[in-house]
Parts: sequence; structure tokens; C-alpha cells
Amino acid sequence: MKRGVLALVLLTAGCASWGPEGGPGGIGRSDAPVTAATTASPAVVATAGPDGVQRITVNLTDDLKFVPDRVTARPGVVEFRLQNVGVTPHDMTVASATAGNINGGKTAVLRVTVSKPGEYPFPCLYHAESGMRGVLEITQ
Ligand SMILES: [Cu+2]
Repeated sequence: MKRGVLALVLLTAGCASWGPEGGPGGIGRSDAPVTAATTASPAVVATAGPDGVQRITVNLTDDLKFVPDRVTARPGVVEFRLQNVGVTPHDMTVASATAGNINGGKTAVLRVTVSKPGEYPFPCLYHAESGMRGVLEITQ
């Protein structure tokens, strides 16, 4: 008789200790994947040709975007092939070099030599304020 009462008390206490928010389920919440704050498209690697020049084609769009807007390369010569796939004129500047005006439907080639690892922004000077910017990342 006494034993039965004790067991009932322990069972109740154990249940209460979990509570509505306690227990393993509550802890799991904090492990939820962190949503990336960036909306940038994934980086595209500039591929080196037999001549060692790393080439990348970037589209310039009427949405005022570089596609891709993130390019990865090694120290050395990087050649951008800039294709204006819309009708809005754009330009592009990277590492102190500029492609100049690129009209709709036109293509320009911009070659830069970058030896120091780091991030080099490449804005369109016409539309930088509207977010038309990319980044060239030089990795070791
Ligand atoms: Cu532009």
C-alpha cells in the first residue's frame, strides 16, 4: 500500500520535470540550420586554359545583375568575357581596370592580372547603386 503511493509520486514528478517546453524536443530547436543571409548566387570558378589565363563568362542583364556575380580564381591573369544579354548598357570595373560601355547585345573582354589573394568587387558603374555588383575572389 505505501509502496504504491510512492511510485505514483515519482511518476508524477518525472513527468513534471520535462514540462511543455523541456525535454529533448526543446533543445533540438536551437540546432536548426541557420538561414544564409545572402541571396548571392554560388561562386563560379574561372577555368585556366592551356595558356594559363583563367577565363570566365559573365552575363550582364536587364535585371541589373551580373550572372554569375561571384567568381573565384587563383592569383594570375583573369579574363572576363562580358556579354550584355539585354538592351540596357552596362560597364564593369575590376581591380582598377574597366571594360567601358557595353551596349545591349555586345560582348567585351576585360583582362586583369591580380596577384594578391582577396576580394575584388566588380561593379557596373551605371548601376552599382541598384545593386549591380559582383565580387572576384582570388584564393591562394
Ligand atoms: Cu549595369
